Amino acid sequence: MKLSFRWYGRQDEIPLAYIRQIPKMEAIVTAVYDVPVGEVWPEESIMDLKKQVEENSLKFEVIESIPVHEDIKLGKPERDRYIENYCENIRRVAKAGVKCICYNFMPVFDWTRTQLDHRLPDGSTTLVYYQEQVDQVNPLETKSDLTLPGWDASYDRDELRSVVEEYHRLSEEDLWDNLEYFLKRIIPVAAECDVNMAIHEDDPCWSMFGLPRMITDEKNLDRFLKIVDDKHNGITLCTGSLGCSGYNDVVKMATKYAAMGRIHFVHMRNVKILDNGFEERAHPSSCGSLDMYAIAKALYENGFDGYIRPDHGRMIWGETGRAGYGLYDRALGASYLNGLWEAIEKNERGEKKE
Ligand code: DNO
Repeated sequence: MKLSFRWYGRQDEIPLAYIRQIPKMEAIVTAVYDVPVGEVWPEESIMDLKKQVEENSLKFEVIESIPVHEDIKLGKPERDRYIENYCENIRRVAKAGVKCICYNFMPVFDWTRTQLDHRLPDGSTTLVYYQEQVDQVNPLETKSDLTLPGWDASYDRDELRSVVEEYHRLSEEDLWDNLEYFLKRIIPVAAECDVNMAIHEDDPCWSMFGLPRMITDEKNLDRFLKIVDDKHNGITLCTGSLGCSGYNDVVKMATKYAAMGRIHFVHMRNVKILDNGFEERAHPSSCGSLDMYAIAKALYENGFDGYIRPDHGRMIWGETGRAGYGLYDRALGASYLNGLWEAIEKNERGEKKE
């Protein structure tokens, strides 16, 4: 595994100099954040990120995300221009040394939670998803002032309403067709540049606000990988996104897709599944519903050698900042991953000797 850490560029309050002090930290996961979705990233911005990362002895090899314009997902006539821009972005970051690009194909809303600072019994705060709170939200209602994290803040309420309405006219099969159209054009470019595309699962992995969602379970991941059967068309295995629903067997998925060589990036996060949703928890297995050891072991045993990052952390030790993306708990997560990995590796080597 290549240990990595998400960093939001110059606007991130966490200095790269701190991130490099996390033991075994290798690579930074970042993006150009000041260009509107769908447009081409200036080469100077890409090179500026690379320079900052490398000056701190870290590698600039993973982008999360190059966002996909809604016109592509909706299959609108303008999509060809946006796909061409997307291909150009792949070429540009590849030229700067990037090896892996994470993205998602979720209609309108990226990841969704209902509260960002839910207090756990130990006094830390975390992100949670409670269904009854989601049920009270109608993103189409002008009166509703609720916005959820991860939502594209560039839409005003009316624009949001009109995009959501366009999706309501689209079936899940239409969305699959639009994904296929996109993949068939971008994967050959990624292959040419030898960059691994790694789609992120829908988070949470079920339909929201009546909108179609596709990248949610094993059946659909199988279907996704077959659309373009090339290793450059791969996935980000996000344990928390898949694992917040009891019907996904994350260990089985880690085993299967790592063995196929199609997992290029892993987001390691533990969640506690509840009757009415889930809570994000600290990384160790006993803190949530996922067996993090079994997932890491499945990855190791099946030859995973891609990038891995501790996903969201709680806010601990009085830290404030971007929900899910503080330094302290993610650093603890990274250390936990290092420990798991060392134990698995040594155990495995020992077993081989016998
Ligand atoms: C949440 C993240 C997602 C992810 C995108 C990838 O914290 O995991 O926002 O970056 O879905 O495109």
